[in-house]
Amino acid sequence: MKMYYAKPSPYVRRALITAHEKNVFDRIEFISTNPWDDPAELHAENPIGRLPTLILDDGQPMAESLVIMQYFDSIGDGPALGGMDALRRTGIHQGIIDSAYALVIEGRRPDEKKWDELIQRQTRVIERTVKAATPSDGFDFGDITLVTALGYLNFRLPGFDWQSIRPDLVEWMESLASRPSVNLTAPDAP
Ligand SMILES: N[C@@H](CCC(=O)N[C@@H](CS)C(=O)NCC(=O)O)C(=O)O
Repeated sequence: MKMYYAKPSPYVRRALITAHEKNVFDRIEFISTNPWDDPAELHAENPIGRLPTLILDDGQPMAESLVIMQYFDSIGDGPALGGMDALRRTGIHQGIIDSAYALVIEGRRPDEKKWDELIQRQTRVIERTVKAATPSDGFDFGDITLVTALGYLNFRLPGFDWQSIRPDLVEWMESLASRPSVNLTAPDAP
């Protein structure tokens, strides 16, 4: 299988963490892609044109990071990472990524075109959702999505002080920092 990807993407990252955890990473051929360039090759395979896009061995495209995570969970090694409660928590934690990504995209507009109400609204979503985040004792889809979300805040919105909202999550992040799947997929990793 092959994957259109970009290292800084949080959606890509959670799929790649899952690929490492399920021992399928080495079965993927990677195609580094900038979706904002509208690459014809990507559009020909996936009309949505977003990352991650996985192309299965039979040539079928698979879109949406959570779908790709579920696919890796189904074909890979070890216990399932995407049980119902993990999915429930994933859906909540994903809100941090979606709102942070919206803020990053909004940040690319010229100042006079920025929509302050949207920025404040998305910021409040992140604040509420960080406050409500629920890591588990293990490392399932909910945890993969949360570590990706907080890592993305650190990477793209370093001024966002989630650490003051949930100091306990700072320790939680530190406890995961040396985990290979987390470490190898960090957006600023070499
Ligand atoms: N819901 C999608 C979101 C994917 C997404 O928005 N990926 C970004 C990269 S971080 C992208 O490809 N953006 C280009 C675009 O929106 O055209 C998922 O979970 O895979």
